[in-house]
Parts: sequence; C-alpha cells; structure tokens
Amino acid sequence: MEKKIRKSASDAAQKIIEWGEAEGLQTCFDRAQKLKPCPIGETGACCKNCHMGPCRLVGADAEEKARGICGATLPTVAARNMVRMIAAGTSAHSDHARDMAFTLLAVAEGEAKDFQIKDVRKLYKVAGILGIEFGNGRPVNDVARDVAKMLLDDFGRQKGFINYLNRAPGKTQERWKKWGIIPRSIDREVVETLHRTNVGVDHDPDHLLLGGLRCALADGWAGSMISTDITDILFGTPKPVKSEASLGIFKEDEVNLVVHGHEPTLAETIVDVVGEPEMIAYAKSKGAKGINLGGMCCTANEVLMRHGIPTAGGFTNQELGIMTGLVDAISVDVQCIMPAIAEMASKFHTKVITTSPKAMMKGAVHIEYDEHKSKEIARKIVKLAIDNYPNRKAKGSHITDKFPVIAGFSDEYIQYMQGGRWRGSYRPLNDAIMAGRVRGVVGLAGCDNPRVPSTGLHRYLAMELIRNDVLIVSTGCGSAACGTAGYLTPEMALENAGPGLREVCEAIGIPPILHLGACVDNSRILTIASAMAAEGGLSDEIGGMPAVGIAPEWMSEKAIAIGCYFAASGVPVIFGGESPVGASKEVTKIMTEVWFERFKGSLHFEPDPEKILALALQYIDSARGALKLRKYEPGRFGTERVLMDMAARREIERAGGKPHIGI
Ligand code: NFS
Repeated sequence: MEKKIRKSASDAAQKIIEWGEAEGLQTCFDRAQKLKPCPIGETGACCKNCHMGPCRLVGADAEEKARGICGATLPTVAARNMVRMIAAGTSAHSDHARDMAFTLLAVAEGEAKDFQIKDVRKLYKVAGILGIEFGNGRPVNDVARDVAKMLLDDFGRQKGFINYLNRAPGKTQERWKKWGIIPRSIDREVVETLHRTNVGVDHDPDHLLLGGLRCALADGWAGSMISTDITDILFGTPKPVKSEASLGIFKEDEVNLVVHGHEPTLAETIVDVVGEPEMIAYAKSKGAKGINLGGMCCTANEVLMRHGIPTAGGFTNQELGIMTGLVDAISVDVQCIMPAIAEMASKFHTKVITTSPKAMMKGAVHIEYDEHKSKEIARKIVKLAIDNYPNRKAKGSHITDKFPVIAGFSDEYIQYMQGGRWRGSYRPLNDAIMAGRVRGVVGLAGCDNPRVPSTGLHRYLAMELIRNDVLIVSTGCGSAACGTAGYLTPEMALENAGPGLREVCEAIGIPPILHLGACVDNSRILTIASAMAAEGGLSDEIGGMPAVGIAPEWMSEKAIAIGCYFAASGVPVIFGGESPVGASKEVTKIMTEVWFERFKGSLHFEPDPEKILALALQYIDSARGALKLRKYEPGRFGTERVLMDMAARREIERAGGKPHIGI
C-alpha cells in the first residue's frame, strides 16, 4: 500500500487538504509536489540579469572554471542572486513602513479623521530617540508630525545615516562602520544594491554581499523598525491578549470575513467597523448571528497582537481557509497573498477583495484603500461580506478544532513584566541566562512552506528548544505555526519546557514562546537584544549573545533580508531548505565564516531539522563559553522529572513534529 505522506503538520490543515484531494481541488501542496525546483536556479547558479543568457554555471569545477557570456564567475552570479533577494525583501517591508509613516503624517495633520494617536507614551519614546521636543504642553499632533517627517527622511536621504543607527549598541555600530555598511537610507540602499547587480557592475562576491548587508540593515533598523514603532503609536503597543488559532476559527452561523496580507491600517478599521451596531444589525437582517473577523499571515498577527482577533494561520493556510466553504470574503492588501486564492474562491462563494493600489488580482473585486476615508472603505468591505453570506453553499470542509493562544508581547511589555512600570528591565532574564537556567534565546521566525510537511519544522524546533531550556521569541508565520499547534500558551512551560526555563517562565509570568508579532516586528528582537546588551552581564554588543535566529521553512525574499540584517547585527542565523547560493563554496564561506569573524553573525542553510537544532545549540553553548558563563547543564535547576513522556512524544510525531524533508 502506498504510504500517505502528510502535507501539513496541522491536523486541521491536513483534513482540509485530504478533503480537497477527494474533491479534485488543487492547492500549493499539490503544485509543490508536481513542480520540482530547477536544481540550477535553486542553488544560485543561474544568471538571468541580462539577455545574453540565462547563463547556467554548472559542471564539476564550476566554482573555478564556469563563466557566463560576460565572464561572470559562479561566486559572482550566486552573490548577485543573493543580494537581489535582499533588495526585494527590503523593499517590501520598507514600502509597508512608508505607508505607515504617511498615515502617521495624515493623522497628525488632521487629514485621516478615523485614526488617533493611541499610544502617546510610545510616541514620546520615539520622539526622545529622534531628539524631537515633546511634553511641556507641546501638542501631541505636532510631535507626531515631526516624528513622521523625520522617519520619512529615512527613505530618501542621500547622505548621512539612518535615524535609528544609535539604537544599536556602540560596538555593533563600530563593526558596521569598519566594514562600510552603515545604511544611508532605505531607497538609496535598495537602488544601489540593484545597480550593483546589473550586468557589468560589481563583480567581487564579498563586496556585493557587503552591499547586500548594508541594504539589509536598512530593512531591519529603518524600514521594519519604523513600521513597528508607527503601528504601536497609532494602534497601541501590544500587551498580552488571549485568542485562538486554527482553520477552525470560522463560524457556521456568522459572517466570516478574513483580513490577509501585511498592512495593519485597514484591518484596524475593519476591527472597529465589525463592532458597529448597524453592521451587526445588517448581518442579522441577512440571517447571520453576527460578524466573525479572522486573520491570515501578518495582517492577522497585527490584529491578533492588539485586539485578540483569531488567526486562521500562516501562508500555506490561505487556500485551505477558503476550502472550508465558510469564508464570505477575504480582504487582502500586500505580500504573501497567493494568486491561487482567486481561482480557489471561484469554486466557492468566497469574494476576494483587493485593497492596495499596488496589488491587484484577476477575479477579485477591487475596493481601493485610502487612509483619508478609512471607515467608509472598511464598511464597504464588511457589507460586501455580509451580502455574500446568503450565497454560502453547503460545500466545504468544516473544521472545529482550535487552540488557545496568548500573543501580544513587545519589548515594552517584556521589560514591564520584569520589574513593573518604573523598574522594568532585562535584569531577571540576563541573570537567568548567566546562571544557566535559560540556556539561550532563539528567534523562531519566517514562513511556513508546502515543500516540507508545512509548519512541522517550526513545531519540532519549538518543542525541542524549550525542552533544552531555550527561550523562544517568535514572529510571522513562525508564530502562526506555533499558535495552530497549541504551543502559544503558558501551559507549554509547565508541560514541556526544561526545568530551568520553566522556573523562569513561572517567576516572570511568561510563556516559553513569546509571540512578538508580524515579520516587521522582528525589529522588536533587535530592540530586545540591544536592551539585553545594555543591561550588562552578557555581551556588550548584539554579537556574542547566546542567541540564534532560525527560519526553518522560509520561502520569501523578505526572510532573506531579515536573516541578513540579523547576521550583520551579530546573530548567527540558520535557515531551512537548500541554500539559494549553495552552488558557490566561496559565497557560502563568506556568509558563514567571514561574516562571523567580522560581525559575530552568520547565515547558514541546513535542510535537516535535527542538524538545525544541533547547530543552534552549538552556537548558544559556544557563546556561553566565550562569555565565561556558567556551563549549561540539563536538569540542573528545578525538580527532576521526565520532560516528555512517550505519549507526548508520539503526539508530536503524529502531528508531524519529526518530519521527513521533501515530499
Ligand atoms: Ni514573513 Fe508575514 Fe508568512 Fe513568510 Fe509571508 S506572511 S512577512 S514572508 S509567509 S513569515
């Protein structure tokens, strides 16, 4: 009998996938099976930057001997491919940030009447960082206008450096200065990176990659950080909230509207509008009991973090959500929206609504968003979903299981939890790391991917890391993967964390996996790492901390930009899957060994999840050794107990926790 291979580690997702197979519906999982990656392009050996090619630099001694028609070597081609990904990823996060800055400006100038500054404290914090006058009777909107304008300078400045440079520890900045990678502004770095990869410009792989790091730093310390800060200012800095995660969040007797994509502004307004009595009455007039709002991907993370709106999951769940037959409308903005959803929606009653002037889709209804009339547009979208409710057909794979989730951790709240409003700090966490109660910290981030049993690598690593007393901070679809597995609860610490980590989680009152938000909120990790460096007792720069970044199922160019800004900031980063530059030994060496020497950070690609775990722990332990911290000893703290009994282990394996790679 043919062995059935799981396509998703989530039971809910797997059920829908199997239902879809029986119905003859094609999803990304089927396409991933049929469409094998081109082995030349997959490893970075294909150059199509001009039309003399595409040139494929292959062969046993390709590293030394292969040449493109212009004479480009394999390391040059691989490095160019890599930095193009960085530029594309940076442009995505940062263009999102640009819109946030324009929204803040519109609010400050009284032109976006549906929004107010919700978090004045955060506004003042940012104003303080930027050296903008605040308090003493200065109107809040004046401060907000100056903040917006100053942050907008980070996009087009020609000379100088980004505003937030000084938020990084001094030693980290010195490394950037030494290697010439302090970013001037976002647009300039993206343009220069693309220029350098044009035919006949920059040919030195190391130099190309340094340019890429400069661009990536503009993504992390400008684009993404700006987005996080302005979103907090406008909509509130997250505090822990309770919610749910699963494809089972949709309700049979209510209008189900999904917000999907990355930008929070319209979604925030939709959160307001679905609560309006007239809207609820309108939904009831169509036979529904109410309106149920859910999220997907990072727009979901934004409204989950601030309002506890449930999430249906990450990237690979989007078609599956429609296949429940319960989604009346899905409103999308930008990024990570599969073109496939329009086709899938056409087989159900679901309406797909595009809202960004930058992103349209055949088969979708376009209702263009404009922050100047946000509520009017949000009401149109909600009404469209309500009007579509009576068109629901019986067809669909209804799922009912769902998991509780605690989300909403920010740097500010984590500090608060470690000492209250006036004495918030990272002292308790730093002390716990120094003592070996907490072995280290891992940022578990990045996409979920249909080329592996989707979300399975996140689950496996999350479980194994906390068992090994490693505290996890998670973002993006990494968080969604943990949430839809039921891992984002404090009980996880009690049931599965190593004894030291469990003690610390109980003392501080945090779960062992902290959901920090969307992918742009990886910038929160930079802020936290800088604060931990300033707190003392560990490393005095980000580099050298017992900390690692892992993106086991990455697929987006944005993930590459994130991985590179962490590497340049001093964090060893491990990505899953085949290396997109694996064809070149030289480029691989630069990104691992050379970057580590210069920045104490690196970027590895490792398809085997057990090796990812081993490498992460090795980095953490060697950082502990270099810092002369107490040697980590498993089980030294807390009461001796069996960390995971056989039943728990079987449960994880059944859920795809120990996945086989490839399908
Ligand atoms: Ni990040 Fe968030 Fe998810 Fe990957 Fe896409 S939604 S921005 S890119 S797929 S984690």
